[in-house]
Amino acid sequence: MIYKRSSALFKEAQKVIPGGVNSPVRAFKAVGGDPIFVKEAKGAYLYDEDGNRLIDYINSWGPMILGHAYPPVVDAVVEKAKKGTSFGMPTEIETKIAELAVSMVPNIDKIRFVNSGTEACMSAVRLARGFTKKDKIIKFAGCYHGHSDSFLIQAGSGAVTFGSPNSPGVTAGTAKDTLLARYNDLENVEEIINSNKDEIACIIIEPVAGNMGCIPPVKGFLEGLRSLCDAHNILLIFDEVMTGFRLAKGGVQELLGVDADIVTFGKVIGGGLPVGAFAAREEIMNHLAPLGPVYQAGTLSGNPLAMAAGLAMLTELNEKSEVFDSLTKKTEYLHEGIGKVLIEKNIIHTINRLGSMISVHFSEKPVVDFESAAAGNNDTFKKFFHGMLDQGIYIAPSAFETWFITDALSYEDLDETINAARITAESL
Ligand code: HOZ
Repeated sequence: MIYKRSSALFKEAQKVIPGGVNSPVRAFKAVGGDPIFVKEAKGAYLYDEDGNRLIDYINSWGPMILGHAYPPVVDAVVEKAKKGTSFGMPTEIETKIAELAVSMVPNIDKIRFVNSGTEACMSAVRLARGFTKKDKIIKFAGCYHGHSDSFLIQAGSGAVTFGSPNSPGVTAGTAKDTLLARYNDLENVEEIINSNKDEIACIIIEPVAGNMGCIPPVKGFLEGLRSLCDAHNILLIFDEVMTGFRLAKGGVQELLGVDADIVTFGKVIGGGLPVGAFAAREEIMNHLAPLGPVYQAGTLSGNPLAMAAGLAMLTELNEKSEVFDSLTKKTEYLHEGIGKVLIEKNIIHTINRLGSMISVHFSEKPVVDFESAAAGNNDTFKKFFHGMLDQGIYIAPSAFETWFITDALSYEDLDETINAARITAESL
């Protein structure tokens, strides 16, 4: 495929935007080559500035679970836009989407909307600190909770893709309050809690990790975290920015039956517009201003266009809950198909999957935490990425990102993808 115009646009962009992109992973630095500039998208396909059609396995990093330009979402946004795009005052639609979200997700009474997953996680931790009156937090190596200071300690996603999981600019003072644990290692978490007695406000975790590839929790891990939190008066925060409204209506809390104290959302909840949210039971949420002392605010929070997109998306998912099964089946089909062709060609690999999140690791050993994710062969990943791209298949341009499956994919699209993997595997 030819990407001439994309490359020219990238050159122009680099003159006025750092690295030519507004979010680092998009720059393709981890895989080499120039990023693709998108012109438009519909259903399962991206159409780029050179006129190529690509089957999309990123789907805006999650939100487009029902496909690009999904008509009910587009219509809702267009209708809302005609009536004004921002007021900085309450609107009825905010209550409507809040009621719907609270009815879909177990164990939450109230929800507050913000503009991104970063904001949601940052605010959730502040709320946990304000509620427990403790300062320290535990996060897991390779988990990514957005780019606010407390989280850029051994962060996954773009941070680790660029080899800077601990970002300059985060002060030692901030870093000292973030304690780092190993994903899927309960003993390690217990040790950290015991050496920081009565100082830990919360444990924040991606209950199915998606920022070091897809890494599901091992059996008993989340349940163990729940017990430790209960025993030590620590709040458990599930960062469901990726998993919320994707793995099940009620996210991981519903799918795996483990309750969190605070849950954060992003991606699907905004239907492709910039929305984040955090939610909890009433006694915790009432600590937020204006009811309580923990401050959090935003001019564009609850923006009417964003709320219209989110409400249309959640309404669809609520009414068509068979979509979650359909997504799982399609992802299983892809898993089996790609797995089979890599085995046929003797390519060492591991495929991780849960529901509609999946990642291919060129690694011999099971990928269960950051260390094992980082042990994968990045050269093989790069070749795989470009081999797929050459055949019109767009997967995440980093081995540390999960793929997000959309229900707009047909089985013909999946077969085309598996066939592209077969051809690619020949030259790995
Ligand atoms: N941090 C996002 C993936 N985990 C990437 C966001 C983007 O580049 O759009």
